Amino acid sequence: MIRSWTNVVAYFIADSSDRYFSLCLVARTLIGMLLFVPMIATPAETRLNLTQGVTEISGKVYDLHMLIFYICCAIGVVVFGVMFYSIIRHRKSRGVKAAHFHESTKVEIIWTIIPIIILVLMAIPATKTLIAMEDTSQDDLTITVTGSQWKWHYRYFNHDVAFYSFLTTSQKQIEGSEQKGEHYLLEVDNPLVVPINRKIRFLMTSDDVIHSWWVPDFAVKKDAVPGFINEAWTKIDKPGIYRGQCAELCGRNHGFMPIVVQALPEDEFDTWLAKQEQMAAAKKAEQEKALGKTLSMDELMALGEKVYNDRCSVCHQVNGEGMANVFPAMKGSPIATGDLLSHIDIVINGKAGTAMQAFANQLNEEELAAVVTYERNAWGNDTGDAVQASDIKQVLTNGTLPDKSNDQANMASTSTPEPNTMTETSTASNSKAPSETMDSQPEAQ
Ligand code: HEC
Ligand SMILES: [Cu+2]
Repeated sequence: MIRSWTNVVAYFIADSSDRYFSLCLVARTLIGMLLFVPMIATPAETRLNLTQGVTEISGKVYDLHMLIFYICCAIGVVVFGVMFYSIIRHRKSRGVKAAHFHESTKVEIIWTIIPIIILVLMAIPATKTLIAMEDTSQDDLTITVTGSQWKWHYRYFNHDVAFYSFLTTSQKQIEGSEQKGEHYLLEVDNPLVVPINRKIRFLMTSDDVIHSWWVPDFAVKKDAVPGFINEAWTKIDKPGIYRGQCAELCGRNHGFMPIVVQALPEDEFDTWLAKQEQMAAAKKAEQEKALGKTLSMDELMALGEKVYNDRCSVCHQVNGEGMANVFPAMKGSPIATGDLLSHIDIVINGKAGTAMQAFANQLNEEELAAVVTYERNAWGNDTGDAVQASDIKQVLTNGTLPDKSNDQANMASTSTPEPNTMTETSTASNSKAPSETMDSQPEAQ
């Protein structure tokens, strides 16, 4: 029985008229399997095997992975065992003659049925785990995760807490002029803080292109797609700091939007959340106050430089020179040195279809005023314009600048200095209107 079986295998190998290739494949696979053994044995020290993670689901995913892996190994051993046996046993030098037969229905049926049974058996645990991963019901806490170029935003549902999370690895480390830190490219200013032992539901979406929120320790990897909301969940067993990355090519700085999650014991988390809510309320009150403040040019420039370097320089560069054909220069830009309203408009509303995003909800009025002032006066853009938080507020609410600067802004775009006409056109408009002015502008500059 064995004899005829192995004969068939030997026949097929010879028939492929590429014995050399088959042997190479066998050798490579065996070497590969040998190399894998120590890696499986010490999963903690090596990063080559899947992580076991810190959640029930990640444990299930790991077990599933190992189960399937062992099944594959067993199949490999059996198939290659039979193959080697037959190659050696029925070699030509021993005078063995190849059997000449074709289309054995019995063999065909057997080698169709056996793999089907194996696949079905593997699908049962896999489907169970998948279903468990998809079940986002009965959550204790919901967090909205929004990706954008190149940062993550987290909002705690039903709590007044929301923040952005940015990479903190220094530019020097990235350029290689400084020693790389321990968590190189895996460190952020504001980690996502979550409780352990509670079911956390994530709602994922994006403001621009497709990103993917991936934390291997939770076995969570979900695409954040603009215009869609995807769901995922986790329930963490151990407090700690867990790191992940954006797992979808999302543009130039795709590798610079890491994820850091800090899992706290439940009571510590509750304290943290309450404190964040308090801080958010205080910040709101402060912003209200800022609206009434008039900052000096120096104050605006100092704050503006900080905001610019933190938030705009990834694209427009610290020296304001941008990148040819990708990000326009701010130095000498027709918008940054031209009509003020158009300038504010592109910063608060962004420009659809380009990487220039709307900053109205990302920065407060004071920061917006400062960054616009900075762009209008740095790098030799000496327009002398100082923009105040109250000006931004006015543009945000009715699309116009307060009287004084309104005249100035409109003078640049219309030839009729009639105050009435001007107020009419601008009050009738919502925040979209300035874009129209802007689109028709550049040539005129
Ligand atoms: C992700 C990259 C990116 C970031 C971050 C970014 N911008 Fe832009 N910005 C662009 C792109 C791309 C354009 C060109 C849009 C177009 O095609 O008109 C642009 C255009 C502009 C313009 C118009 C310039 C001109 O001459 O056309 C201004 C002003 C501007 N950005 C200000 C800012 C400010 C202020 C910030 C920070 C608060 C910022 N940008 C952050 C990508 C970015
Ligand atoms: Cu991304």
